[in-house]
Amino acid sequence: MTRDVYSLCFMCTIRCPIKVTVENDEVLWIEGNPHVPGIEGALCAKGSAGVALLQDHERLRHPMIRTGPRGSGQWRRASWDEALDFVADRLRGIIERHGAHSILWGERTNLNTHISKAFMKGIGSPNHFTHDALCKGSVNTAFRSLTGYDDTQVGVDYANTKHIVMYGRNLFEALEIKAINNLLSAMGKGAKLTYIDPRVTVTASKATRYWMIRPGTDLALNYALMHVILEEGLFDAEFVRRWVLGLEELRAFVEPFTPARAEEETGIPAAEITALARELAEDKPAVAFHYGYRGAHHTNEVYLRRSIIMLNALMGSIETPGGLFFKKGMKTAGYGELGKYAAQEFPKIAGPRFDGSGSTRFPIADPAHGNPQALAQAILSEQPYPIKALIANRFEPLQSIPDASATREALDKLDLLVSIDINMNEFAWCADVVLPESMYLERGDSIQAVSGLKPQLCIRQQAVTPRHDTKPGWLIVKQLADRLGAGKYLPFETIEDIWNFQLQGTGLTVEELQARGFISLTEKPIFWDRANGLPFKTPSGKIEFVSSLLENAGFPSFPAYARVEPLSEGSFRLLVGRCAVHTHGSTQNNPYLNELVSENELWINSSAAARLGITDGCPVEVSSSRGAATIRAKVTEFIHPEAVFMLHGFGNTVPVQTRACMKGASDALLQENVSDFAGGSPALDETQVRVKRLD
Ligand SMILES: Nc1nc2c(c(=O)[nH]1)N[C@H]1C(S)=C(S)[C@@H](COP(=O)(O)OP(=O)(O)OC[C@H]3O[C@@H](n4cnc5c(=O)[nH]c(N)nc54)[C@H](O)[C@@H]3O)O[C@H]1N2
Ligand SMILES: Nc1nc2c(c(=O)[nH]1)N[C@H]1C(S)=C(S)[C@@H](COP(=O)(O)OP(=O)(O)OC[C@H]3O[C@@H](n4cnc5c(=O)[nH]c(N)nc54)[C@H](O)[C@@H]3O)O[C@H]1N2
Ligand code: SF4
Ligand SMILES: [Mo]
Repeated sequence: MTRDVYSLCFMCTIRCPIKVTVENDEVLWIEGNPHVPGIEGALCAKGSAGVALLQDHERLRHPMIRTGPRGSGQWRRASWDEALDFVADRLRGIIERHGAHSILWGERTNLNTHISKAFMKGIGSPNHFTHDALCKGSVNTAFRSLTGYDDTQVGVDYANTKHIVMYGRNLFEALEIKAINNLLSAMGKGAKLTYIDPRVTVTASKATRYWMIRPGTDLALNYALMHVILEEGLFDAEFVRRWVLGLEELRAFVEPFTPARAEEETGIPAAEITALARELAEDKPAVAFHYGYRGAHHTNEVYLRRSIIMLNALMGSIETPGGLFFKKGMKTAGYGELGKYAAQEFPKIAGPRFDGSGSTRFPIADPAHGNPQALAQAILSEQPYPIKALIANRFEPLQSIPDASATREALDKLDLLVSIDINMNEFAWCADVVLPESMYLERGDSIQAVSGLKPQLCIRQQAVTPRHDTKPGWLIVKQLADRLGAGKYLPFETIEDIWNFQLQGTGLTVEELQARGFISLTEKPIFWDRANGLPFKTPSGKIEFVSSLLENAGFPSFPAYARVEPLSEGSFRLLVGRCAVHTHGSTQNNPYLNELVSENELWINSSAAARLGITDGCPVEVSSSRGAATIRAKVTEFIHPEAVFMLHGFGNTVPVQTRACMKGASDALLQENVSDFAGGSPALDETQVRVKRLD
């Protein structure tokens, strides 16, 4: 007999609701949860490949303790008790000798992050960090500097937009199913999409207007758009009068940024820039400038992201259908909040974070997430103190932090490296202990509160029993906490205990959630009432074009415009990104997905390739100040002549990942570790590289 289990996909971080059909403890079929609006059964290729991950014998299958030198591949199989005792004994020794702050926990934010944060608070370390700064830290800071809310509290109303502008937000490949479905339905009703990218992506191919911008010059484009909007009075005067602080300062600042000047910087004709400003004004306020995740990741990124959000404010397209909205949570919908283990009382932790997040190095970055790009430097310099151990949970520092050689050198100095993962990733391969997590179809996780215009709750439920000797992450953390005397902060034995704790005081039950995998908490979308007041959380209560967050920390609100570092003779700017069938560095070894895209290529413009004697498909060496790699060239007209591009996440060197090993090149090996210190993100597209033909 078959049964349907409603759950959440985890082939990428978007966590689409799914329906899993199971028979005799085997997964027969996975599809999008048909009950969830916007999903309606849809799944992407990665989501479908979940079955291949479940059956994959190359994923981690049991705990392991290293027996040979780091990275030698010499391991012994261990029981869970032995592996957990080993880790706990080492951690205890480190705490006694060096203090708990010398232990770091790095993880990709996930549904159980409130549990791992509680673990770190329970053992007395301030050093829990997430991937967030590597992904969208500068977007986070830009939003906080303007509205007092962070980026996770803001969304785009794709379904009702009349015109959306995206700056390297390659939505149709770096995908989110619900957003794509909603945008396609809006486009079916006539909505326009303007897409700006030095590279012709799938999103570009679907756009109404596409501009091949010179890399790193989007800020000049936006200042020119603002110039036209202000000069021609195209903005929403009432919204701006009521809600914006600093219009006159902006007006004075953008006055010299004419479209003609932007044309020189960006290569986009001045007349087209003016035309876009006018077109958007006609459709306002149902227009959206997408603030992006990544894209132009340069050292001035926070100012680019601010300029995008400011354009929305000028158009009045904030908290209105078709524009940006602030996400509403359970409380707004009339329910209590989900319980979080990290929100308990813990003994006070003295001393700074290891990464200078929210203080010395990154004064206004969000310390709730930290700044992982500081890892190598903090370890090697022993400042502000020596670090001794790193536990990486669903996090791959050697692929996701620029300058992998420096990270590798630094990690080797630590006394203890622990990987909690489902795959033998680069970090796990050089770790001391590997603790394998059950994959998402084999486990339940903490309940997810999905805030938005229509807040929901979603649940990941176990569909089948674990195929191997693995455990859910929440149980691994709990059993480590028990061994270190911090178990009292995690008083649960089963996933049901966690769910019941989370739902206490909400008025909702686990059974309601389990029935269809989600609960919608409102019928209608909730917008704040623009007439009666928008509750911005800045000191002025307004959208701060002149920002107290920036200026109090010594950063100007409107710094003089400077070009990104000019290219040195014969160099290209290295741009990186994603494709539709892989998730960062974690799916390259999946049997199905590997078959679809097995290695990355270096996109290079035809004219540049001809100059260098490079032909399509030939091997090239690409080199930067940090390293060199071999990769095949993809010669194309579809990229700006000053740029080259490669997919992120390839160049795996772990022999037991046989399908992915030695395929393509790793961007992290080539990238320089430079940051936008105001915003908090590493500037992933700043690095210059040289390219030469190899054969
Ligand atoms: N399939 C898939 N989907 C995903 C993910 C995944 O791994 N796989 N990951 C998810 C995550 S965590 C994230 S952060 C998002 C990322 O979502 P996006 O930021 O939309 O995705 P990227 O692929 O990083 O695309 C970056 C684009 O920016 C362009 N770019 C580079 N420099 C410039 C510039 O100077 N100006 C402009 N305008 N563009 C520039 C690049 O050419 C590239 O096409 O995707 C999410 N969705
Ligand atoms: N060089 C470079 N660096 C980047 C980027 C880039 O484009 N280039 N992109 C940045 C962005 S946008 C992001 S979001 C980050 C992503 O950085 P990461 O979060 O480090 O990357 P992922 O590959 O998504 O996942 C990391 C690990 O999670 C494991 N994993 C997957 N599912 C599970 C699970 O259920 N449980 C456990 N325990 N582990 C699991 C995978 O096997 C993988 O080893 O990288 C950032 N850093
Ligand atoms: S976008 Fe695809 S891989 Fe990501 S959660 Fe949704 S179905 Fe899964
Ligand atoms: Mo990301």
